[in-house]
Order: sequence, then structure tokens, then C-alpha cells
Amino acid sequence: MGRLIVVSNRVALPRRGEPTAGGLAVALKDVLKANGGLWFGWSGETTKGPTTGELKTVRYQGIDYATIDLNENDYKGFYAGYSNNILWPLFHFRIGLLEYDRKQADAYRRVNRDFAKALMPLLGPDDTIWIHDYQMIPLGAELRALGAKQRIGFFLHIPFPPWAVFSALPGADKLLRGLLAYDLVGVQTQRDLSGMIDCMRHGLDLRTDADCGVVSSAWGPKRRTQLSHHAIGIDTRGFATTARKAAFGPDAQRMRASMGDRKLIVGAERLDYTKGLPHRLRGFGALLDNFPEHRNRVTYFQVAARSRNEVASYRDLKRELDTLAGRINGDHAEFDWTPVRYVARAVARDTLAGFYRLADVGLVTPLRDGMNLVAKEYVAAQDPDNPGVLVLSSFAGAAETMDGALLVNPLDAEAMAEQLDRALKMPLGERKERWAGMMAGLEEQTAARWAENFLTELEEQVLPVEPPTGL
Ligand code: ADQ
Repeated sequence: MGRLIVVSNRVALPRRGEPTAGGLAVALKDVLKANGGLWFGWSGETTKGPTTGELKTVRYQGIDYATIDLNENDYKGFYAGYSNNILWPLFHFRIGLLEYDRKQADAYRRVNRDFAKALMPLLGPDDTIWIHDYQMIPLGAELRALGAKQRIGFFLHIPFPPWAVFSALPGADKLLRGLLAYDLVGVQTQRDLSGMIDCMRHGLDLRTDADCGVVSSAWGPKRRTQLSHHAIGIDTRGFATTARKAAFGPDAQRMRASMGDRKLIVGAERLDYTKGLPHRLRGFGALLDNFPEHRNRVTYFQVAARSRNEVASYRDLKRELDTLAGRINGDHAEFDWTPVRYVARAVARDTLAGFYRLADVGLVTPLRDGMNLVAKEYVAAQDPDNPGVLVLSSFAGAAETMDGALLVNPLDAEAMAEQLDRALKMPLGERKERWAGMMAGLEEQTAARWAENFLTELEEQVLPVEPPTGL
């Protein structure tokens, strides 16, 4: 058996003194170690000159890392442009935010081709390649065009919309056809799988067989591409331990002291329009308006790490949140109580885990989300003897399996207020019961299990039969 090659736009390179990485990076590193693997991707550096594909390599704790620099303009067009300003809104059902630009589409193709050219010489005949996420959809096809015959799998971390939405993208069918270069395409949920099947059918006129495979000759000999869903998880035990320890740390102590006997609602994400942050603030505002018994009794703490500041819609969102938080505080604050505490930056992972554990309610309200790991982390962080309640958007992939959560439609502020009220008043017995069910699921569905399941399914795929040569 060959090695495992993981490809993602960002490579989680080991850096000294860096806080513990998230579940995904840990899970991938574990499978890479077990398979003597290689992680390939962008170095994080751009150059003024053309992309040369020159490799930077480092070996650390049994894993090889290989990265390349990218031309500055190509990177902008590929990443901030096509990936984040076109594909990200499209896959999150927000076609109104999609700003199509053909030059960016070209940069996206070019960068994927550059990746393929740099990766190709590193591949052994028996290696298995696992490509990650929307920045890299055409990479499999680019590798096939260069003659790659290895098993190649692709996993999409974000939602997969149906054709009625997907078709808004100029060249939608070409992007879809790229998926046929893979032996396995994985998405997070049943709902995403339905979206992908719908696109295959209406965008490419391809029907899936009884086991959810599509057959095509789009990239050489006839290949069957397996389509399936694999919900990503977290390192549940590890996160629970981190949270238990962090609850006694200085940050959690300070937070606890500042709360007095008030209850705490917590939210944490990247500052992103898909995460429903303004909706969440409106829901909390409605709680204070409609349920006066919670005034001066509960604080909502939101950490929103700034991201993608180069994209205008992200800057607009920051302004909107500043205004909304200011308005709620202006309307409701007392001299000794600030209803909304809003921190627009990243917080260390263990500090965050400690805050989750202190919080009576975890509020997670994306408008669309592939999975949403915060929902899982919040549950894993709870004290089994006094667990908090998860209030979760039904549009998060996590909602498909986390049925102990109180589900909300984030567009309905009044309904969110009702669920928050219910969560804040929920008796201990019900909280324990809901939590235990979800925790059992999370202990089963870890990030490591997700990686293992995906790779097992990839290894099971039968590769195309090459036509005999020399005839
Ligand atoms: P993201 O959109 O980044 O991931 P999510 O799954 O919630 O979203 O993961 C975010 C991670 O960042 C969590 O581990 C969280 O603890 C951490 N984090 C959030 N806010 C933070 C803050 N302010 N400071 C520090 N850390 C913070 C994409 C998809 C998701 C999918 C994942 C994995 O959009 O739907 O679940 O990939 O597949």
C-alpha cells in the first residue's frame, strides 16, 4: 500500500508555541502519521513573479509537508476572489452576494493547475490522495489530465446546494464535471448529498445508481464516482478534558467573577455572514423585549474572530454587528449590567472551551453551515452534572444528528427568544437527558472516525480498467 496524500489550500504546518490545533487538523495529522503520509498545499507566501511550483518541504513527527508559493495576483483571484466571493456565497445559498468575475474564475483554474503540476511528481503509483474543500474542486481533474491514475477522494466541508441554486454560477456544469474525476466525493450531511445528486441529475444529466454512484468517461476510462455523506466530528474526549481544566483557569475565573449570579449565553465563530450573527443579536434583543424576567439576569457573550477582511461583505457585517450590539446595550443596559459582550477577535482554544463550560446556553444560529463544530464543542465541554442547553439553527449540518438541541429558524427572532427562554428555564433532569444523548453521539462520531470512515470507503472503490496499451 502507498502513502496517504492530503491536499488542502492551507496546510497546518507545525509551528512552535502554537496553541493546540482544532479537531480537523488533529484528525488529519493522526491519519497521516498512521499512513506515513504527506500534506500538500499553499505555503502561506505569495510572490510578485510567476508561480514556479518550487517545493518547500519539511518533515515533522512522521509527517512530510510540501508547500508551494503562489503568484500574488493569482492567489487573490483564486482565494479572496473566486473561492470566497463566488463559491462561498453560492454553496451557502446566497446567490445575491455572488460577484462573478471571469478573471477570478481563470485564476482559480490556474492555481488548481499549478497545484496539480507541483504535486504530480511527488505521487507514487499506489498512493491515495484526499483533497479538501471548495478551493480545490478541479484539482482531481487537473491531476487526471496529467495522467494520475491513483485513487482520489474529495471532501466538501461546506453545504452542497441543489441545482436551482448551483446553476446561478456561470460555468456551473464545468465545475460539477470536475467532481467526476474523483473515486469518492464526500459531503457532510444527507441534505448535502441530496443537493449533489440533484446537481448531477439536472446539471449533467447523470443519474445515480442504487448505491449513489455516478458513472462517466469525462476524465479518461469509464469511472464510477461514489457520492456519500460523512459528518465530521471533533476530538470529543480531548475537548471535554480541555474544557474541564480550563474551567479552573484564570480566564474562566475572571468570567465567572464578572457574571455574579447571572446566567451566560455564549456564541463563537469567525465573523462571517453565513453564521447568522445579526439574527442572533436580534433574537437576544427579542428575549429582553418579550421576557422581562431575564433583564439583568442573563448576559450574552459573543466572540467573533475577524476573517476575510479583504472581502467587502465581511467589513459591512462588522459594522452591522457593532451597531446592533450598541443598540441592544443602549436600550437595556443597567449601570451594573451589559447585556451583550461582544469581542471581535480570536480567543485561545482552551479559554474558549472554559467559557463554553461556564455557559448555560450555547447559541449557534448559522443561516447555512456544512456542519458547525462549535455546536459539537459546546456540548463536549459541558459538566455532566450540570450541562447547559444547545440552541441550534436547523440550517446547520449538525442539526441532522444533534437532536437534543432546541432547534430554531434564525430568521424568526421571536421564535429564537422563545427557545432561549425555554433553555434558560429548563429543569436539570431535561438538560441532562438532552445532553447525554448528544454526547453519546459525539463520542461515536469523532473527527478521527470521520477520517477513518472516509478513507475506508475510498479504498473500497474499484478503479477504472485501463484499456490495454500497444494495440
Ligand atoms: P468553519 O466555517 O470555520 O468551518 P466551524 O465548523 O464552526 O466553522 O469551526 C470553527 C472552529 O473555529 C471551531 O473549532 C471553533 O472553536 C473555532 N473558533 C470559532 N470562533 C473562534 C474565536 N472567536 N476564537 C477562536 N476560535 C474560534 C468549515 C465549515 C463548517 C464545518 C468545518 C469543518 O464552514 O460547516 O463544520 O469547516 O468541516
